[in-house]
Amino acid sequence: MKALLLIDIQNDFLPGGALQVPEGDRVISVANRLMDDYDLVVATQDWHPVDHQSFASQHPGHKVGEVIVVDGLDQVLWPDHCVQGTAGAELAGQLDRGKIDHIVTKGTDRTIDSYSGFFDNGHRKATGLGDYLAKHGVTAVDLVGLATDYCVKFTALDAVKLGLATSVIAEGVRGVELQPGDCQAAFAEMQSAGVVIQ
Ligand code: VGL
Ligand code: ZN
Repeated sequence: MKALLLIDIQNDFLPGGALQVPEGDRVISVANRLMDDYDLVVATQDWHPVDHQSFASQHPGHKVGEVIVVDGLDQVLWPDHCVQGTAGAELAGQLDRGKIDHIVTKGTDRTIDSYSGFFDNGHRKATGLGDYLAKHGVTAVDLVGLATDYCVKFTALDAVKLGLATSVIAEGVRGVELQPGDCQAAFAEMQSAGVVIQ
């Protein structure tokens, strides 16, 4: 069984959103076109409490883009984004949401971020995505969504570690690129870990 994973295709990551990814909206038509080709379509949804510790607003004196230590882990500070229950946290309106079989939320614990759809950044807790895929006999996953250099990368790396045959569909992903070259580096890192860039 093969699943299409839609990573964080949410309003806040689209142009005009709180944490906009350049050309982030371009992944939507790719996702919509691909959905029919898979046994299962699973979406991840970044779903933060209002006081999530990845938000620069929670750390007076620190700015967006800075890296600080939170609960023993390096944390990039982001603008407030994907706050539970807000419009920005909703999956993109133009996404064929009726074709999504299952949604996994992540980043729900205020003290730890979760770039991967499988585990938090400390690999302390699982989200349930791995169990869900195993229960449905999924052995291969293809990824599209946002952002190449954060949630797509860490989800793909965890998928490989879990033994899934993992591809990232290059035309269906876009990155934040806090630093120029971050996306290229992310593709290289995924590839050397065994992810097929397709
Ligand atoms: C993401 C930064 C913070 C992502 C989520 O979806 O790539 N990036 N939260
Ligand atoms: Zn987030």
